[in-house]
Amino acid sequence: GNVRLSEGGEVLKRFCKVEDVCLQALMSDALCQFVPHYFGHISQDGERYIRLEDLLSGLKHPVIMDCKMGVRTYQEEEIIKARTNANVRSDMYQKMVKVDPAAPTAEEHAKRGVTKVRYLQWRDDSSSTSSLGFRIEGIVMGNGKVLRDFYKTHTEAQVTETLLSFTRRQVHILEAYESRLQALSEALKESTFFYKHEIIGSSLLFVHDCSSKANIWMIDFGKTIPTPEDVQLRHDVPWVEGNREDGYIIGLTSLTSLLREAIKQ
Ligand code: 4IP
Ligand code: MN
Repeated sequence: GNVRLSEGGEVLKRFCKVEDVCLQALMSDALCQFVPHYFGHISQDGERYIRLEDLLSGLKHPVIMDCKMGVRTYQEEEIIKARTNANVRSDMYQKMVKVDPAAPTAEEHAKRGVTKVRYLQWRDDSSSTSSLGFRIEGIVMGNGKVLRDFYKTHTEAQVTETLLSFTRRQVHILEAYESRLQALSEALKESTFFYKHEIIGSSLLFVHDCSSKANIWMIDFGKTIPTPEDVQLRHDVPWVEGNREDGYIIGLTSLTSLLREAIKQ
């Protein structure tokens, strides 16, 4: 979507102030080994871009999976917006009906629209986001085939099955991913960034190729915002409106245990 290749092992991503600030902070954080290297900005044809390390550089026929982390994918502000201004989105209504014609309420059908937060909540509840703390967003297979139909991948068994097909049941790849997640979990404990940010809509990007290289990266910080002063997040407790918790650790824990499950099968 908003990422494009440039030369020299770099990609350009459409500039976003929120993301830019996060990437800068992450370069000197315990998480820096888990984030693509950030090279600052550039302007091209009147557009601003963030310059990032190309995570696919040097890989042969890379196989990629994007897991969106957390128990919700919308900011608390989105709920407040919907309360004060019931602006409805017809594009989101259409995306919803396409997956499940029975999902909208009678009122939403009449308006042919849903609020953004309603759509995002429905996405979270019908996928594994609300229950497991992450969801699979998309997979690119080694032949370039893109799989995006994970809207209803909801149960642990469905996720495990997807992990197995994504890795073609190669145990050494599954094990490499599991140990990388383990290392991430340790780094999160050392990170000052982590406890001071609400991480919404950020993904873990899984990448392997036909050699035994397998890696996981934290990407997409466009909705990752600093907590108010004095507020530290735990990331491992349920979200209730107002506590700002994102459930990042809940997702990481279930993802790790499903990888272990896949290794056993
Ligand atoms: C998308 O829904 C994702 O939730 C986007 O989040 C979100 O962008 C889009 O909102 C929403 O339509 P689907 O993935 O179901 O298509 P992300 O960018 O994290 O993937 P925002 O703007 O919230 O980042 P709109 O308002 O951009 O359409
Ligand atoms: Mn997306």
